[in-house]
Amino acid sequence: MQVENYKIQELNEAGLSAHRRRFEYLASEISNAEGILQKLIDFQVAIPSWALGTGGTRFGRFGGGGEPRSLEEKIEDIGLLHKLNNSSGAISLHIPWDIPSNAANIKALAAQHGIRFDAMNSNTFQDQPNQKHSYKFGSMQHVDKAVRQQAIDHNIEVIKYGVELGSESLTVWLSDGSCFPGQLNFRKAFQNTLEGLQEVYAALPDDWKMFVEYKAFEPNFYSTTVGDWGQSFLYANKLGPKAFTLVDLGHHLPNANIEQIVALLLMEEKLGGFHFNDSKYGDDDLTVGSIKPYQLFLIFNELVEGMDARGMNHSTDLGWMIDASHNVKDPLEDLLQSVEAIMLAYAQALLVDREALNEAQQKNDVVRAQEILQQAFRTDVRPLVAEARLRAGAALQPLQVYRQLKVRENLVQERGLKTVATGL
Ligand code: PSV
Ligand code: MN
Repeated sequence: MQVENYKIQELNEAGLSAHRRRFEYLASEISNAEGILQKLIDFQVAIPSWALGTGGTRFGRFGGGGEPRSLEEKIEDIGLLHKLNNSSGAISLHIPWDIPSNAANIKALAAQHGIRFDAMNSNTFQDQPNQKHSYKFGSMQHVDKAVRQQAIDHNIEVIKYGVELGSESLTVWLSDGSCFPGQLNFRKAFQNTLEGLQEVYAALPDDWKMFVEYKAFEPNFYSTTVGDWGQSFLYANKLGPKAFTLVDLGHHLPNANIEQIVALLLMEEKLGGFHFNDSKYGDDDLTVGSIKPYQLFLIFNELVEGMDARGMNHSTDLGWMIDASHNVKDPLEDLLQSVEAIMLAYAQALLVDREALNEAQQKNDVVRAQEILQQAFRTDVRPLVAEARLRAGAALQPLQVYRQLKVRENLVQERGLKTVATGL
């Protein structure tokens, strides 16, 4: 389905005067509205190729219809999102779920939609049909060198696909670990994994980054070989300057202080990127900002502070990706909500009065410090984010326009009700 620009402009008209009123009021209340707007316009969040269809749990999956049947259709879906919000101009691919059959064509199609290729993801957590060795007992950690080699070769192949598409990073998430005490020699598992990652690292092009994603549990429930940020940091340090830690918000033990992790990784120049989602219990993969929006704001607060301290470019120096699953929502609506939540948290973090906060910290004025953060968090920045979209030619209200244009109904008509997208 194509959404014409003039249609978006037409639908924007209805809300324009109310928007202007709200935006002008907000702009008069804050300092540097123009600078913030430019940052919002530049900020892009990559959409995961594996999250464009309905997700499921191990109990079942309830498809919603009109799901993309190919990588081309996934790119078209992301093109739609990007047209509506101007903040989804990237895709993160999972291999082998989304092998580009013709990289040049895929690249050209993505370019038509203003989409670039963010991190490539390898998959050594599932066995593929015709695969020689099984990953049942791990991939890079495996006691058998042949299994480890297969996992290494796969990662190198993923880099090759990425090079063809213009990606510049590889995310390695390993499900390796153990389910029971005694199953694994932790030291040997670490060592094997490190050696495997070193071989993959050696195959990285000069301008590439490698992201080592950690996860506390699942599918292994006793130990995980890249289990937390400390372990990921250890691998990244041993690997070298092109290796970084990737933070997936759902991959921590309950109540972990993710914002502190982010601050320290930034300080050590080892933060590589994010997988955004939200959760109540574990790796729930819920819509970003749907459960803990204050935590999301606090994370962005550290990101802005830490990136500015290092003179980093907010939009390009870290990998910003969503990693979510949609069991009961239309995936595209869910993704619009997730991107919106990220933009709101980012905008609020840009509002924090850094000087005043620093002063309050120096004086141990705990109350004032909290007030400063909450002043930003409680500011309704929706008109600011909407204004950024408007200036970029996107929709004032992306979700509303999505529904007004009956996008899902159109996609069902085009693709059918029973289509199933690749992914989890
Ligand atoms: C694992 O839970 C994870 O977060 C990794 O990023 C995977 O690549 C992704 O989800 C999809 O399974
Ligand atoms: Mn992830």
